[in-house]
Amino acid sequence: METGPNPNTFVRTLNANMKKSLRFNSKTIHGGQEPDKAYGAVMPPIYQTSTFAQRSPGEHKGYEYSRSGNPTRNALENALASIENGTYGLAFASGLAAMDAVVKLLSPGDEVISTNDLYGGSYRLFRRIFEPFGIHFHFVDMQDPGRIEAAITPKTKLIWVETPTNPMMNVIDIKAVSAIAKEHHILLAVDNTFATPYIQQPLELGADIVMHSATKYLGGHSDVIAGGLVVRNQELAEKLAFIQNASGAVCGPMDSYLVLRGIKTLHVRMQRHCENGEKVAEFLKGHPGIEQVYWPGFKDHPNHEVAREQMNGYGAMISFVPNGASYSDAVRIVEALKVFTLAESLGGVESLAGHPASMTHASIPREEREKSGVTDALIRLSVGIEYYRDLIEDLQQAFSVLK
Ligand code: P1T
Repeated sequence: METGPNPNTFVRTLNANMKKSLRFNSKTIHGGQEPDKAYGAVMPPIYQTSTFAQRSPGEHKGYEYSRSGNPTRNALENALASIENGTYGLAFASGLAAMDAVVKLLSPGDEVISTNDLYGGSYRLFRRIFEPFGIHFHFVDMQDPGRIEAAITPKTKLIWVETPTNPMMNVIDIKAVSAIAKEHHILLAVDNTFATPYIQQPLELGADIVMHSATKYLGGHSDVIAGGLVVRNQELAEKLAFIQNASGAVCGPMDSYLVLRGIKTLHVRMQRHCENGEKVAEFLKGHPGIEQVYWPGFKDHPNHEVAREQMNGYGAMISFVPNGASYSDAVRIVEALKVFTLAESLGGVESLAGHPASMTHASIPREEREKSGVTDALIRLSVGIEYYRDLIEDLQQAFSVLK
């Protein structure tokens, strides 16, 4: 039997808010969770099933088909809603699948204003998938929210903010953008992948939708691809749940379990990520061979004041440019790293290094990416939770390849 949005999903999600009063570090563990109904399992079983028995057509125990709803996925959706201080969570097969669902709220002719510096795959989704369907995207430097106002037309239906941005670590003032969005009745979505709700809670700052690549810090162990959305408004939740079911890019039960397990230690990992991030950023800033370091924790970062106001820590994502380095110099450095792994992705317990121009941002045309600062020599680090001295020594030895 084909299913539409299941109203039970929302009843279950609302139950998650019984634990609303808990503080963040407790919500990561308990938020929206209750012992499994069958045997009281403390962690939700991995309900690896496509379908659920019905006694009579439409008469079932709350689930009928795993694309429309699955108890393990639902436990994750409740956890997502809880940690983002939202009401409704939706889990997807990837971060891009979650974004795809948001853009499908729109119609041909609608316009979107997006951060100009963002994950290359997000840019590709907007430009290569949705633009041919008649949705128009304007990429704007949102460090000055006034530029957003200038790009609004009567057709603008969505503002898409990524903050901090990937990979330039610009910080966008969510409250200021939210005021503009509200004045013009435009939906505001924030990609909270880099910060996580440990550091920043966009719904509290006025966003309508929070999006995650749960592949990153929420999962935390580089072992799963998943995405999430969280909203407060029921009508919006129902529209997104309809798209989630109708388009079908749902998070599978095993993947839901892995993300849920990751979320339980989010606060502990993030605390260490932030400490290590600061140590590595300071090391890079003090290194004579490094020309530029991008990290919002520096007092001279152009958006430091906004970061200090809206973030509860500065994270562990850092980009930098070695002195006078070329494309091949940057490649030689990332090849020489031994503790940092050269790999796409971020947010796992292990430190990763990347070369955006050839990896994560290769899908953005060169002149576009260079406009936002993603030059050939830029290197991006996702600082993990190893002992920080090992990370600094690894960078030190890798820089010596340029001598
Ligand atoms: O990879 P996926 O789970 O589909 O998430 C896409 C995505 C969305 N938003 C941001 C800010 C992201 O960083 C990503 C994925 N980013 C990488 C794979 C990367 O290495 O930057």
